[in-house]
Amino acid sequence: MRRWLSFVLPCLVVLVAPSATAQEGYTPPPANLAARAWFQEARFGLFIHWGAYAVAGDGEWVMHNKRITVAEYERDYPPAFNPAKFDAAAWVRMVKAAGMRYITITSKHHDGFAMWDSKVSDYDIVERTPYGKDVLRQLADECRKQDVKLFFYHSQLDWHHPDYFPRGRTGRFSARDDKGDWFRYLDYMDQQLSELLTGYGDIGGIWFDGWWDKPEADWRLDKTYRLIHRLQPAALVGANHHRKPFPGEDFQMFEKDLPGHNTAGFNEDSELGSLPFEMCETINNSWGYNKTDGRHKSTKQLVQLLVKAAGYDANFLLNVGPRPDGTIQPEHASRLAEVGQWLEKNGETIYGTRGGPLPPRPWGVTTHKGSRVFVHVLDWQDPVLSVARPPRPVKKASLFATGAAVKFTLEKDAVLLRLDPKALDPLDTIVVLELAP
Ligand code: H79
Repeated sequence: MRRWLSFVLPCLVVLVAPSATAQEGYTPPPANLAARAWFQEARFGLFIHWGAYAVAGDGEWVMHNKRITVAEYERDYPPAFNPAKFDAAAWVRMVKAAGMRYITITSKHHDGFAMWDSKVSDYDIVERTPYGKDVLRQLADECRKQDVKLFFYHSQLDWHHPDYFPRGRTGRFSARDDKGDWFRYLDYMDQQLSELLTGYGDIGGIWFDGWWDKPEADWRLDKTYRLIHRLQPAALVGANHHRKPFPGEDFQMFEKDLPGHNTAGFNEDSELGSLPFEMCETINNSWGYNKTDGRHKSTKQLVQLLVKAAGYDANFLLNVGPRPDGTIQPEHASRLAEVGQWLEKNGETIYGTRGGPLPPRPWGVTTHKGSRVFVHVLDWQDPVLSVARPPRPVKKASLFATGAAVKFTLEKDAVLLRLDPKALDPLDTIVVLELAP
């Protein structure tokens, strides 16, 4: 009997695996499919990690990492958070100039602090800070004016709420009482999501994070996903659980890695699904503002990440952590402007394209639109580059930058591109292949 149980129990655990409790049988309506298509064409967005934690300039995990209790955090963080220089119009202008088409901002991170005027909690920016204004409202209004879509990052994990119980793997230094009503917490989360989906106009989607804190819990995802899809059928649901998408999700995300890669260690279980992909990355190594993190990626690295993501058929969601005064650190703002200048010239090879048809290689990636294949040569020095043959005959090859013809030879299983080493662009040399229709 005991041996029988030890065999069956693990199977039962698999049976109640998370996907079984997500929104089974979900059929996305046309509005949602159209939103997915828009998303896939948009290719580039700004991720914003902003909350009371910005005050410390030590990242968004400061509460957990520095073992700060709820009482200390409440006392020291929100009361010191006064982003008087926050200018939503300027942020959205910066986003547009960077060539980004959407923003995903933290409505609530793991610290549980709401960046809008929540009605079901007073733990929010309006009621607990000297600033006292709803930043999500200002941003939503500006995004509508400037035609940028707004998504909300929402943490399912909560280090502050008493009903987030039993506790998960993190947030154990908060000194909360050892009791709480889990489903009451989920009700609270659904109420906050309802506020975000009913009070801020059309929302691009909800970007969940924190499920991994309690992978064994009943997250009641069916109810939450159903709620979102009922309130806004075109809002896209995505979740950073590092697994193959659960039913009810509309896109698949990859944290700090290209689809199918696992250099950051988050994505060992994330099998590739058929939904639109999005990869998120930081400019330095921090999500929330970190004043000592100076390891900023160069503009070249950022452009190449964007291009690689597109070559893997994924969007690129690039993060900034604004400072507590409401400004973006200049090292980040300048890089965004430079990526935007690159896109101004080369956006045609990124927006509205799909990854491939050739597989990504160490030298670079390909994107395509209609009968044109864009060969993005990111790392190559020699005069001849051999690439796999596209699915249809190549009629013509030219440099995207100048239109100058590129000599090529068709082999049985390869196309040899003759590249003038002097014409190579250190960021990205784009060769356009015209395919036969
Ligand atoms: O919002 C940003 C981060 O704050 C959040 N996701 C991005 C977008 C994030 N940070 N870390 N993680 C997500 C994954 C965390 C993994 C770990 Fe652990 C937490 C490693 C150790 C503690 C989870 C719990 C895995 C092992 C224990």
